[in-house]
Amino acid sequence: MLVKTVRGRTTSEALARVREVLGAGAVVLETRRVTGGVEIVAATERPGTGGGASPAPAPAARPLGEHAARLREDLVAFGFGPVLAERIARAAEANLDEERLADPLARLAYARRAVGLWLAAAEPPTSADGVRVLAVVGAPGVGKTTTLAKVAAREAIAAGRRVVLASCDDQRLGGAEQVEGFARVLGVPFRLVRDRRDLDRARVELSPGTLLLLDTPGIARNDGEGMDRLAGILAGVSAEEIELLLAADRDGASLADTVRRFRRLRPGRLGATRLDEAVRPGALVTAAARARLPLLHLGNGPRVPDDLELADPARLAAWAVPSPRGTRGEEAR
Ligand SMILES: Nc1nc2c(ncn2[C@@H]2O[C@H](COP(=O)(O)OP(=O)(O)OP(=O)(O)O)[C@@H](O)[C@H]2O)c(=O)[nH]1
Ligand SMILES: [Mg+2]
Repeated sequence: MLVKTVRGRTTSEALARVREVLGAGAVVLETRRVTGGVEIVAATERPGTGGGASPAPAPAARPLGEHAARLREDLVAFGFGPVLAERIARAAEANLDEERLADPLARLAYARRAVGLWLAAAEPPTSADGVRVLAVVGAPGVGKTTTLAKVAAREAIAAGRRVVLASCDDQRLGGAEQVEGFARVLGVPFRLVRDRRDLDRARVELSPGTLLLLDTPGIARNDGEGMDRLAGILAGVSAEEIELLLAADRDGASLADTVRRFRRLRPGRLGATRLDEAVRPGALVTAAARARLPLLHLGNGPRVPDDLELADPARLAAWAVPSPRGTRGEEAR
């Protein structure tokens, strides 16, 4: 067995290096915070089997034992993609002793920790000296406007920050008016952004420290023209300022399709809505792990501003890998 210690600025960066160095079949033995990032101790039985950026299929391997196979089935039932479920089950088999692998609570606790390691949280956009933009993009009806209203309320009222609500949803009747209405209720300024120049102008005109929250129209699957227009408006916006929202109640194939389509806009952040409606939460976690984007906002209900939280990988993992009813989901020792 080959054991290596690898560092990265974030957990996902360190995990990516683990896969580069040890290949797709590597298992994580330990993760610790160190100055400047995260350190991961990982091992593999077969050095140099080749890596894969996303949870790619492991090379053909012996069948899983009974208990690990049960864990894989449980994860698939929670909505996890079969490839990720298989990887987690294999890691559990490699790392847990027989007694803990046979204990459903202990193996689920292991899976929860492994899932948490696949996810990374993004810094909220609050520390910039200049004007910071947060543009929220996504499919129609995913909850973009609601999420921005929640963020605006939290930042303006709770954090006392200068916030401007903006919209480039001006092609659809009532699109921008909805945001304008939220701005009025919250007592924050509103701006209409018709093109890239409007956005550049806003950066110059607004005072430093302002958070410009930009609502965008939902882009349907066949709306290439809408995607082109939005790509043009966001051309001068950095990836960290673009958050792609996914609806947690969609199936894995739809989420993967959304991530693929919206790559065009270069989102550097992922957010999710409708966690309260998700029946198979593993689908969202699988999409997030494959997208390899840090998570920012999570919406767990329609109420503005209450139903919003900043993503926390461990909490998200606990939500996606629930404990059986009547247990407390204690961690495996
Ligand atoms: N249950 C639940 N409903 C939500 C959540 N977020 C938003 N909604 C509801 O989803 C519906 C659509 O929300 P919008 O914010 O208008 O969605 P949008 O993405 O801006 O829609 P378009 O601009 O038409 O693309 C509304 O009824 C919201 O109240 C959530 O986290 N959970
Ligand atoms: Mg909207």
